[in-house]
Amino acid sequence: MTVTVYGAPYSVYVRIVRLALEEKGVAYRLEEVDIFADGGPPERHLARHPFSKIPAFDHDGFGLHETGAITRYVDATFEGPPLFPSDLKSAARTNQIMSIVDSYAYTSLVWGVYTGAVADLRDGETRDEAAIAAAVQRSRRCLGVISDLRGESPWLAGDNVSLADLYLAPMMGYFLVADDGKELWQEITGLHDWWAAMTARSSMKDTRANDMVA
Ligand SMILES: N[C@@H](CCC(=O)N[C@@H](CS)C(=O)NCC(=O)O)C(=O)O
Repeated sequence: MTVTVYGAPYSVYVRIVRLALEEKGVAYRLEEVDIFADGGPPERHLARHPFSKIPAFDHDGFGLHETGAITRYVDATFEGPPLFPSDLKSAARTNQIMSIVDSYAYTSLVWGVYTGAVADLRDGETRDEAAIAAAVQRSRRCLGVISDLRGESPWLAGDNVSLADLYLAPMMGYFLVADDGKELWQEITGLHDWWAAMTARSSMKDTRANDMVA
């Protein structure tokens, strides 16, 4: 049985797939594909991912792209702790948070705050204050909504780690690099114990890339 993840350790979506595999205890190989390389990724990557993104995934010749499809497949196919709650309401919450992260948090926390306030400056760009302020505002909404949805649960969508947690955590790893992110985080007190528990997990430690805070 061979499982291959195609992508780069810096990618939050690649990290989500790796977290799912690590939490399930599935051995896998990471084959590096740098999507931002000059000239784009190698041509053969387009056969695996026609939209030229990462991750792509292969299990014994069965290829997949799209992180939601990959992680749900991993959860359903392999033994190990379930990454979806068994009760329907918590499962619906898991899907809801995955969708919030995909649709709103990724662009706000990672591209808006981290890239705008940290990565772009390293590339010689100047801060676009209006764009960063707007991204912080969107991030406040995302994190506030997720905190409210979590309520009193130990994890984001219930009593156990689920794909909801594995989706948000990689975005936080970049968001909290930025001073703007750290400042907003002081307000989001309902997620602080969650983040401490998340960053203590070996799956997070084993998949951390250079620039991530955790
Ligand atoms: N819908 C894709 C999104 C994956 C994605 O956006 N990956 C980023 C890296 S974290 C990427 O490949 N970006 C390259 C680009 O946008 O050109 C999924 O769920 O896997």
